[in-house]
Amino acid sequence: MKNGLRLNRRGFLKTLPAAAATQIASAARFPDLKLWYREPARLWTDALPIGNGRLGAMVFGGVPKERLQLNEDTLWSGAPRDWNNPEAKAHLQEVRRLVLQEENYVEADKVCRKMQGPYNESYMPLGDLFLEFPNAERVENYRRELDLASGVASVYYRVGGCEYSREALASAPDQVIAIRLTSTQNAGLSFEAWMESPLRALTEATEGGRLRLTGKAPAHVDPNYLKSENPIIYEDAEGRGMRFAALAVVLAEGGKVSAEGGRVRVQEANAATILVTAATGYRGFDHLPDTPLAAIVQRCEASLQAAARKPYSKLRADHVIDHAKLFGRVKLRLPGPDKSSIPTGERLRAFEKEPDEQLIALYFQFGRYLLIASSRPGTQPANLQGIWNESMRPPWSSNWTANINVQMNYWLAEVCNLSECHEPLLQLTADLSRTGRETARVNYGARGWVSHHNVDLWRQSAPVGNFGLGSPTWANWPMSGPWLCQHLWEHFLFTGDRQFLTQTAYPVMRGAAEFCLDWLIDDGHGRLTTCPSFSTENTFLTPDQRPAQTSHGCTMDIALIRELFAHCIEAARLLGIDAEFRATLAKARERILPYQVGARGQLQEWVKDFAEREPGHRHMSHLYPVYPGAEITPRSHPKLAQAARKSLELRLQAGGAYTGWSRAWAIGLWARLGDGDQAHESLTMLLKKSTGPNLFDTHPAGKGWIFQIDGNFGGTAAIAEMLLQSHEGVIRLLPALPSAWPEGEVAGLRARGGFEVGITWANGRLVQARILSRNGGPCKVSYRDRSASFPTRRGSLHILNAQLNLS
Ligand code: FUC
Repeated sequence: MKNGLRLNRRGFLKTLPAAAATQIASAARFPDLKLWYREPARLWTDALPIGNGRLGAMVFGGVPKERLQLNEDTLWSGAPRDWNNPEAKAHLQEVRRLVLQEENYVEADKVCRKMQGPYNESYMPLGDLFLEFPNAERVENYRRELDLASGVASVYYRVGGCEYSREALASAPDQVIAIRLTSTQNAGLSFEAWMESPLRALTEATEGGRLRLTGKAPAHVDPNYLKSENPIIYEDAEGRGMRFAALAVVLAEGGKVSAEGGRVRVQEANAATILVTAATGYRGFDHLPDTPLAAIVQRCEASLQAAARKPYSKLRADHVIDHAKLFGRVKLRLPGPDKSSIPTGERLRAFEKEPDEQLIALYFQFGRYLLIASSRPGTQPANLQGIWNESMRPPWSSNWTANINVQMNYWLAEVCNLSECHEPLLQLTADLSRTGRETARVNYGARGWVSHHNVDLWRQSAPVGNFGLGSPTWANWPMSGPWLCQHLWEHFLFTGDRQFLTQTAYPVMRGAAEFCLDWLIDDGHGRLTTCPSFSTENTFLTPDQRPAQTSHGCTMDIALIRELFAHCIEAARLLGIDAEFRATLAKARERILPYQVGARGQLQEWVKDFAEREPGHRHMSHLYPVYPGAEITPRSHPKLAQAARKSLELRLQAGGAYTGWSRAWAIGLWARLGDGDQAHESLTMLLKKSTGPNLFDTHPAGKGWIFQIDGNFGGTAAIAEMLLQSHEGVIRLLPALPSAWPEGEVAGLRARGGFEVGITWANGRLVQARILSRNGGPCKVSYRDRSASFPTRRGSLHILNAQLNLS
């Protein structure tokens, strides 16, 4: 017997409750996972997020006035439309001539602008549910919290002799947001409830405790960064714009419920449950969102009635089980005192001065919580703000920005054991392979599919910028397809799901590779290059010191295409298909421009060793092959890895990584370069400089900051990367353990090849690793200079000691 489980001679364990297997070491010692505060949220960015992937709410926890700001993830402006630009094809030849023959990059920038199309549409807020409580002047013992483990946000307080509690959850099984209010005094609960919306909408309250919000979204909303006279355009009843509805029912226990002036009034109840649901007229990215309002309301009505048939306790229990099934898979314990009795905002402020490694553990789990809350199978992927947005013109339209942000949102999905939550991004990629086929054909006369840097609900695949307003370095960047395809392949590597590879991943990857084959051109010296090419968002200085963006063969393009081709070749080989296509890809891959090391010893970002206009730029695209790519590692390409390290140092020395997502990327890069202390230093910076009081990742904006979720997800992924890596065909244990974490334990992380891994360490060294094989393949593990290989069976558990011997 080991740890209470029966093992056979080779350490195999036959029937194992999968998720629990790697957590057998010391489950009881993992700290409490709550964000908590002594005061209600003042700002939207202080509120606490709940979500079921589709419905989201930001819970303010106010007394006397509560606000739940609501979202539904398909509520967007606009409708499908033609964004392709048939003129682009002619300009393409001109850009290539200017770059490759004349080296006139400044002029090439100008021509690129002519290849753009319209801006993408915007993610919309849905509305607010307000609750107002009388006699709430002398509030005592106030506490507001979000319990990551149960997915429940709560408020407790006392007024006089009466204690009040309020909790809110977003249930995936029941597709409602449920709010439960109680008071300890008989008939102690009175409040009014109503809904409002910043969109054009009608709100009503009717008998039976009913609230109803109905409206129609704008036909178009300009991005917030565009100066615009008329940024929000509504059309009339017959015109474009999707209809939407939110319904709520207030179920009071005892007391009296009435409706008046758009509000439901509850008087002297003992307790109450409020159920809220919402739906829109969205019918898929390629259909007009023209579902009639009656049908939308009917859909809401059906979920509301079904949920109302369950007592709250059952609704809650079903939610907690569903949430915990995902959330409970991974545990992390880091050293240091347990400071969970200190409010989270105070802990974050104290973090400026003294270490709080357990706050890092909480931050790690918060990233996992946010993905569960914003991305479930069948929903939209997590956008720039997950699913939470209160603004009609949210930052960057709260879209899917695909030159790093949306990908970073999913860097944690597989390794942090939330593979199901990856599905919406994989689906978005498959959708883009359809819209992007037309863009490839119309804009570039190419086969396959292409997508650029902004994606919306309608799967906008063409360059944005309104035919000239966008900087080419972001608007014209045509490489999001290959980057998104990395996610398809990774999903396969982690899960081993061959059906997914055959039916979804490979056809989409193949289409992206076809585009790249057509996009690659001879550089005039027998090498293949890309043109126009951009190192995303960065600007270089031409030899005569002029800023320019358009060139050819940027390191990032090379990295992405080399990777995509390698993955396609491997996928086709595994599936035993496409021999000829494989050979074509292999031949082209050989001819692609090589990586180069620049004069400063850095991994060169552009095909020429240009100087950057902003040496501390937040994007570090040329480091893609280190992370999230895997082509350059200190073992596979020591010189290039050294050069990548130099690039990272140069960026950071020049003030780089000043956004949360960029900082998160730096952590991941340090982890891949095996430098735990540098990774930890950046992690500390992420919490100090780029984290709000509710642990939301921040992005500088003007003099203040805005919320952007990518840094949360990237931060969580990078922490996992410090503890476990598996991108080199071997499970590497504690590859970047910082000296600040001499002891600790992680359980339930996933490794490529279908393994679930738990690790315990002490005195800065491995104590034990627990590896559960899900697919039964051979396993290779390494720790520092030791390694071990052993066969596994599906469901077998292998316990290794510090010397990597199986026990
Ligand atoms: C890219 C980044 C910005 C921001 C935006 C959403 O344009 O360069 O920093 O993250 O996406």
